[in-house]
Amino acid sequence: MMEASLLKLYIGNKNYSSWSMRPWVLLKQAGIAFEEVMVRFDSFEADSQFKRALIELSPTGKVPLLVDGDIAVWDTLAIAEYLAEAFPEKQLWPKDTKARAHARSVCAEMHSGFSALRGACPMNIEASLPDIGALVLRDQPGVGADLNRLAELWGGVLARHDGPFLYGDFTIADAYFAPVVMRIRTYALPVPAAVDAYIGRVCALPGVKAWIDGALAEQDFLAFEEPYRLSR
Ligand SMILES: N[C@@H](CCC(=O)N[C@@H](CS)C(=O)NCC(=O)O)C(=O)O
Repeated sequence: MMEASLLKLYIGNKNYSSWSMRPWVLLKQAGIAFEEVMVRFDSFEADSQFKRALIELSPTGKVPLLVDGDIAVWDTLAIAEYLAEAFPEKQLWPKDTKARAHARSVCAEMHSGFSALRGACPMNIEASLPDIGALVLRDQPGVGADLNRLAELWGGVLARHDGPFLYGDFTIADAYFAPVVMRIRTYALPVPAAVDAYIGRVCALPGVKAWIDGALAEQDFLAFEEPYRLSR
């Protein structure tokens, strides 16, 4: 019998790559074995090492990319759905149909929304930028609106389920918001107490801690990912 090949997840720099963080944390938390292939962000130009390595494997040349034997899955939502289908016993989406529909909706909302927050507060795990957070909130109303929406969304879902995570046990939705949790911490963005407690629980997850440790160990300052710092 042929042995199934190990899943391969291509990711970018852990300090900066918010999209990569989602499926990586999901796989770790679910206890699904995979091989991590880190493709350093030298730049996103067509002739960069990054692009040259990825364009052979994926039509978008972006991370994350999941390779399962001869199947390549790109784009985070598609990866999450593929994993949920491939590992039904892991219950990656909530079990309840209504909760599952809601979780899919919030992940889709995250996938295509929150652009003001994402643009003004890029993920940078090792950085501490509370002053920038305060300035951004003062000068960019869209960021405050995104933050309010997040607090409303998380607060509402947490109040409807028994916790500790959004839909009870850890699901794709928590992995989906993990990079936002990182941003809220880096930029010290204010959130209500219940949301702050949720953030603490997300940061304490072994899979999230392992990603943070990896990000801190990188020590790889990339100027093109740094709108606010001149050096580490
Ligand atoms: N919609 C994509 C976005 C992926 C994405 O933009 N990844 C960034 C790194 S976090 C990337 O690879 N950028 C390279 C580029 O823009 O060329 C997904 O969900 O996976």
